[in-house]
Amino acid sequence: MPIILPMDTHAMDLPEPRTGELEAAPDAHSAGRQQRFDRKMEDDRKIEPQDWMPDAYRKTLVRQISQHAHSEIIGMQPEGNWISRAPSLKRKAILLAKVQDEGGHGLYLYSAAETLGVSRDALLDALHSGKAKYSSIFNYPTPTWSDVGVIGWLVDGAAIMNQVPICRCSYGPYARAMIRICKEESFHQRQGFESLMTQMRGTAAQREMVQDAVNRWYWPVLAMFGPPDADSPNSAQGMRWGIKRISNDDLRQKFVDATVPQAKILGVNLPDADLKWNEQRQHYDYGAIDWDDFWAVVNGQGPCNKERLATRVKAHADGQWVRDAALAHARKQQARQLKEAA
Ligand code: FAQ
Repeated sequence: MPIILPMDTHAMDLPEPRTGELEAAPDAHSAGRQQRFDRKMEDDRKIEPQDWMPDAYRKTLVRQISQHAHSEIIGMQPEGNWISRAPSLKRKAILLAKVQDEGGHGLYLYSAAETLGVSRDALLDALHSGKAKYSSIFNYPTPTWSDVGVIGWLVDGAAIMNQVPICRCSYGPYARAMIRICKEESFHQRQGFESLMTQMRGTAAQREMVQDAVNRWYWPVLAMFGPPDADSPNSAQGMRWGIKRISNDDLRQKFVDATVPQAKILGVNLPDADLKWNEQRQHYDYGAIDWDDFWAVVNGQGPCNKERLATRVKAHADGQWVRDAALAHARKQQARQLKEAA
């Protein structure tokens, strides 16, 4: 167990000697434990860190939660690019708060992943060495101020659609982290929409700038929900375990259905010639997604993959002195407490 120090040390954990990541749960073959786990799944009850769980369930959660954490942290960059150039003090304050929120989401999620027995260092090593995935959507550039509004409207909108069902995830720490995260994402989406609405009420050049950003982000956002259900290797088991509650395609459809009326209110066109209401299905039909492009981006070939990773690695290296200082302080506090207790 890590040594948790009192609150005045900002709960800085002193690292334990590493004994290997993801050790197999003891007694994994015990039929009784497996049955209790299965019963919890059937009754839709939560699994908590101290509960026994199958190793594959643990690994799936570490995979998804850590990818999610990495996405939040890398996701600070595209909008962070505009903090120094936001068009007014009000927009700058909103953007600063939003980007800080995304950093906070990443930290909650790393903490949730750590409850599964994996260390923060190992998770960060995987990100920094390029082994870990993070969301494809953060590998696109933000050349104009409208991109910031469109990220709020569409990217945060997609994130909420995907993440609200995760509030009911079977793993307690992940589900609870998602409740707060979703509340904040909801504010993010509204501020993006409101910023775009303001731009659409402006000049013709501003309206064109918004439309151009929508044209560039719309398809990558649809792909962000993940591959079609038929090509999604993790979905079936993720749904059986109650980690995933709604499939990639169903979430994508819900997102399209919710976005079309919002685009009408904004006065922008969604760049899909095949988008039309299907009376029989009671849903919008939409065009074909370019999955080759999606996989190229996931596999490191997107417009900004290299830049995003390099920025992240540099920020981590630049912050080493802060971590060293915090650890030195925590060690001193601990030594003082031990001396006082003796
Ligand atoms: N990008 O079998 P599936 C945000 C991978 S946070 C990259 O369907 P699964 C907030 C997938 O990992 C956005 N890779 O996988 C914000 C798997 O590879 P693996 C992040 C992707 O796990 C807003 C392979 O493809 N949100 O936006 C992507 O059942 C604004 C096969 O896929 C989350 O992480 C992708 N888009 O479903 C921040 C939510 N999609 O691991 C800043 C939690 C799929 O086998 C600014 N995660 N892959 O090697 C999830 O809900 C799921 O993990 C999915 C993927 C739906 C992302």
